[in-house]
Amino acid sequence: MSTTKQLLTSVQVARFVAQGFLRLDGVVPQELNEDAIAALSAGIPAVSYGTPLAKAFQEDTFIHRLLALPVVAGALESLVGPEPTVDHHAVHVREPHEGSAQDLHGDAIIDVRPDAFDVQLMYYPHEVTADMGGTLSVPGSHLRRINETDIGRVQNLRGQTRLTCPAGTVVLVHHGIWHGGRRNDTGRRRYMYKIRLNPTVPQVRLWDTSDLHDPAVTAELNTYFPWYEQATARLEIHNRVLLWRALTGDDTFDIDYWVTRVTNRPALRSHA
Ligand SMILES: O=C(O)CCC(=O)C(=O)O
Repeated sequence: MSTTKQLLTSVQVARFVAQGFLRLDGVVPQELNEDAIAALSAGIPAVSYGTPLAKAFQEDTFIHRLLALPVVAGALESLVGPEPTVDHHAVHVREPHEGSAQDLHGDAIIDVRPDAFDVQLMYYPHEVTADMGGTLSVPGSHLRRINETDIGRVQNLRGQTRLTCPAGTVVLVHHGIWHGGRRNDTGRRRYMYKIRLNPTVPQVRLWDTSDLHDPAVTAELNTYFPWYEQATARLEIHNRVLLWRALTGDDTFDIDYWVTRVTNRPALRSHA
């Protein structure tokens, strides 16, 4: 197996900026999945906020081995850079027949950073079927600021996805994504391991930028989702353009002139 980190492409990063998540289906070997289930059942040690990722986990732990997989390490480095710190990590269990779902929520309080974001890695060590309480998430919700559970009264949104996946799937999400664990109607525990990483470098061109000017990049950034309002949806495109400008360092990038229009402030001319 290659040990070279597999960096993301510009098209994949643009998709992350538009959708708020990136799926890596079945990328974790079965042996590691089995070790992970045993470790998650036993409980994981706490890690203090701000611990450098490189120092947080012993080499023989499933977490170290998971994050060192070239496909996972490359995707994380593309999004948060080379030396992130740990914000927190947790085991999320949906208990068998527990009878209720979690409210829709974002994991942060209002977070107004327009040019930086944290990444949350969600790892599913076993297959998640439709009745097993897969994580529900709302594509394209991450840049619409909400205050944690204030969105909880919303039950369903057109275009929401309820995760089903093969064993060994990793989903990387922007910290602002609206999500919630669903009801588990099976007799099996559903495990998910989540770790949130904070960048320690500016998140500028950290991925493989060889396809930066591919028209597919703009097409990804211009994706609309079924739950968007007709007019307010433009704000989502506007916010994505701001984030893409920050990520690429290109202050001229725009889509349909949405940002150009609202930043047009001619300076007063001096009349000699
Ligand atoms: O259990 C899940 O599927 C999601 C849980 C989660 O991400 C949370 O509680 O923030």
